[in-house]
Amino acid sequence: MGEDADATGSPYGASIPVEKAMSPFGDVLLAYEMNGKDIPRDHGYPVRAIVPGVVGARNVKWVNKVIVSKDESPCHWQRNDYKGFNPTIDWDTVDFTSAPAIQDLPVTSSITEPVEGETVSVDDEEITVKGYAWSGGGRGIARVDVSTDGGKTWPYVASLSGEQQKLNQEWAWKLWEATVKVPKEKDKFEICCKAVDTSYNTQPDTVGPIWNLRGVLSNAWHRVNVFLALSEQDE
Ligand SMILES: Nc1nc2c(c(=O)[nH]1)N[C@H]1C(S)=C(S)[C@@H](COP(=O)(O)O)O[C@H]1N2
Ligand SMILES: [Mo]
Repeated sequence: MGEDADATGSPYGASIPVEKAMSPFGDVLLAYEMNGKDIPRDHGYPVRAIVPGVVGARNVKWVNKVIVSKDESPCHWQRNDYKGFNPTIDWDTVDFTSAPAIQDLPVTSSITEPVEGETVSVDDEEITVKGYAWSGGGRGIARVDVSTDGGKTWPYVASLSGEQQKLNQEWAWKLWEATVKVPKEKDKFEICCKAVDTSYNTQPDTVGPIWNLRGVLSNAWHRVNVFLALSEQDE
């Protein structure tokens, strides 16, 4: 439990399974320092829970109490938010007791370079595409695939970098990079990425089939539109 109040005026609280809390492989912390200094106020001074691999909402800040219980925290954000539902469920039909609280997050990835709407020159044969990928529950990133035709074909497998992490305790982002040929058939093209985690979970192509009223667990392929600019001589 935290020192602050939730959306209903009750103290902020969250639950994680006791197996995660106690596991020597779970790396759960009650942290009082960040990078060797007191945790900044906004990040939970003086004590916060760090629950790696698990949704941010369970990483309680300003902790004042830890309760071992058979029941989940009654906190709004544990019981009545941060849950996924069928895409047709709306605020009139939602039953929050029908779905489990989100803990481990699904695999996701993002393109950080180029950015949406960027222009590359037709004179460039190749460009470098960069991004990050991550999966919940300590699962690692096995692969990141990159497409330059909106996901019809996936001719590029990105190279992964970042710190070597322990098997099934991969809490940090993996950075990735791929050199791709600039497609010149049209005046623009769409770059997509999708990650595969070490359990071979991957991402859906679009958000439609996984849409939910809270917009959580939204891990569809990231798409970036890039424009081709004519070369100097052609202008
Ligand atoms: N006490 C308390 N802890 C909290 C929250 C909160 O509102 N109160 N928000 C949670 C959510 S939803 C997230 S995403 C993370 C954000 O942590 P950060 O501010 O360090 O990035 O804190 C979590 N812990
Ligand atoms: Mo959050």
